[in-house]
Amino acid sequence: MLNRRGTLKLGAAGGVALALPAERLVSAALGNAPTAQPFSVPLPIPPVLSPVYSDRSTDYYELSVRPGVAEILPGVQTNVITYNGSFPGPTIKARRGRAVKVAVTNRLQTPSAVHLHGGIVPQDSDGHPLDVIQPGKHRVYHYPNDQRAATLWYHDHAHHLEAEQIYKGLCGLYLIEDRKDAPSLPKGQFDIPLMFRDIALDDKGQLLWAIFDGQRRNTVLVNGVPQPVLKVRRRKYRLRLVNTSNERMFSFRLSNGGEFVQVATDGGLMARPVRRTEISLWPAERVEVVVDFSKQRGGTKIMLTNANGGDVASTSQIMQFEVIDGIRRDAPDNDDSEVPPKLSVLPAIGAPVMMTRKVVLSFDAKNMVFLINGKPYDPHRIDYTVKRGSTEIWEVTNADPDPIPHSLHVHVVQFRVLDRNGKAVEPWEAYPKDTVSIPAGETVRLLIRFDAPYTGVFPFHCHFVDHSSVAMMAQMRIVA
Ligand SMILES: [Cu+2]
Repeated sequence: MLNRRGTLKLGAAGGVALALPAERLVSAALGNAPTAQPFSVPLPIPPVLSPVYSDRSTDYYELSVRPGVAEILPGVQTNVITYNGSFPGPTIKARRGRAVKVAVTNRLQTPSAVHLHGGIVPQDSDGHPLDVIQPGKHRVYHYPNDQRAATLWYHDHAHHLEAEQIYKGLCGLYLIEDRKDAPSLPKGQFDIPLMFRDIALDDKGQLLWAIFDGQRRNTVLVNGVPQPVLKVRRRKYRLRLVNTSNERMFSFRLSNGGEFVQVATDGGLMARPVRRTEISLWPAERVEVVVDFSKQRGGTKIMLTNANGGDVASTSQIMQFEVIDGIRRDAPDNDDSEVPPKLSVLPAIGAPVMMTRKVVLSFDAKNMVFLINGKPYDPHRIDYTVKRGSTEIWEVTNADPDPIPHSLHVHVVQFRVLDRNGKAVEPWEAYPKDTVSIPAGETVRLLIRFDAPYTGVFPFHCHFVDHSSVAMMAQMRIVA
């Protein structure tokens, strides 16, 4: 279907072939190929990984980091890098209080490190940028899962390589579940992960990679394919929205003006549900919502749109929900799920604040490098020494002019966002969070309790990974 001169030949009735310019390839392939109409490819669900072994306390998994191919566009084999051949990687389902050990083998030509984003894990399992798996080697990561149930994700974190390696496919979901947590929420086949990421494709349907290339990444994938459709019953669904993009910020809406009932944020359930009609989701953030399709008629099509996506369909019309008839025609499905008015009891704030720090994020345009507190990342330098068990306030400022956005992700904690430019934040971004958005010129204050039982060196960084892999990272040593 694709020829060497960078044009796409489309077989048309009567044997006429049309040649289109290369830059129109993606929209052409989506708009013209009979199997590639927008909202015709069913939403893929990443496979759930089975443990290779389980004992009384622990489930053991195996992952291999290796090159693979993905069918991002129908009929086109795109070279990617994968965990276990899957794009995105397989989902690991863990249970609170039950440990997971993952043996990872690196079959790439480059080093790789696995970071469990949002995980409370020992230092030697955190995937520090220098603590990598060399090509041909393997190591075992230990995840205690001694933390609240939450939608976490794992991804590459190798020094200077994470932006490219995440972009090309090295990410997957890691769900910690707790049967005691709001058991009435929709579950099983009605609990759906939606992993978003943007990519740029060349005229052969292959990934284009360049750092700071956000403008060109104009194909938005959901679970690995552009503009999929999810057929939904007339009932409630729990949707887990995960932004795995390097740099793209989404602002999601439902095309019928419908509501998202948000139940969870980065670190798990919130105290109470919050009704929203627009959800902003920056790189690495997670939001869990319940959407109720029970009042819709069979055949109704509702689009998940991105208000930040401009006029381009591939970045503004993200996916479609198509409502199918209930078991009884014209009647909603039986649905005993519900969103309880109280979701969770959040832990108390804890000890008095022992330290206040200022964290300044800025771009050095002359040297094309991103800085924290005026310095590029040095993996051998300790930026902060933090006492285990202590509580600190971090005042984080994006010192750059519009429109350079940054965020801050702190390893091994879930923090509270106290305020933004001096104003208290909305409940959905108050707690529990591990990544906070910081638009140009803004300042957020974080209350961080270092309550993990682990000591050692842990990074904190901007989670625009094109920034972090060009030095917008620093690290703290947690001491006993
Ligand atoms: Cu940044």
